[in-house]
Amino acid sequence: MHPTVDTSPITRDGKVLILAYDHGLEHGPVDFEAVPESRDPERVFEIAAHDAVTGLAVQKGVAEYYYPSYSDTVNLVAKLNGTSNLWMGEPDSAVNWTVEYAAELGADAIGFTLYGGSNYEVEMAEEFREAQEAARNHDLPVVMWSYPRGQGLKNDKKDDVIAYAARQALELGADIAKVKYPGSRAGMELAVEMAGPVKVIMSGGSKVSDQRFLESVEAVIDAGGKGLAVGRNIFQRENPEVLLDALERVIFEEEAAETALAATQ
Ligand code: FBP
Repeated sequence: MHPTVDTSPITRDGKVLILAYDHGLEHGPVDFEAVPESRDPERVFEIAAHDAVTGLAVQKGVAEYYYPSYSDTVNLVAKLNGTSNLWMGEPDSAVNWTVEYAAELGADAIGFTLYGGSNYEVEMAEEFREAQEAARNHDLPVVMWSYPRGQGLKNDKKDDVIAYAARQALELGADIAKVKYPGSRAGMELAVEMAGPVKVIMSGGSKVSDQRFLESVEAVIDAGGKGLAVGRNIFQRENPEVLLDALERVIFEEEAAETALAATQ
């Protein structure tokens, strides 16, 4: 790890559970249809106060409006770049706020997407450089949403692609690499190995059953991953706190998915 960067503002016992809530920008209101209460950022800030959650990732506007009322109960991951689903070009992401401004708002960490393999990878890596170095100056841990995608990539969840994504995070100076789940423990082990000291966490993905979700998180932890960043699998549930109770057991107590699920039913 970078000798001067302490990830503890958004970790618990070295583990991570970031609640991601930038979907209103990335996917649009469609993601809130299943559970209409999830449209209201206040509801999600309340969910983020659960003991299992080590940080809440939001875009600038949501942080400006809501974070001041929740700064005692929620750790803020300032998701610096993001693009709407209305954009139809090669994968790219606008930088919507600076590290300086995020620090002013009280951010505990920054989040940044890199689309390796996109025709815009070079520009995105240069923007990441600027954000990463500014984050170092503010002692803010850096979480990279490392998502290879673009014209040349047919399957962005193959083991070697995910391993490359994790390695890119190390090479470019992230502290935490958020990668898509490659579908197996072995795939995750490769990613963890490639990332060296960078903490590798799983990206939640679209909603699946409690059991399936917990089993993938268990595989990530068994593979040496440090947790996850999850959005839809939490806020698209009627009772997200129940799954968070189970996730707390799997991530922080390293319980098996089955046991954790049984204990929380
Ligand atoms: P999910 O757990 O809902 O997949 O959220 C994680 C996340 O990275 C969000 O931060 C982001 O809005 C979304 O996934 C982007 O997903 P994609 O670009 O793959 O559609």
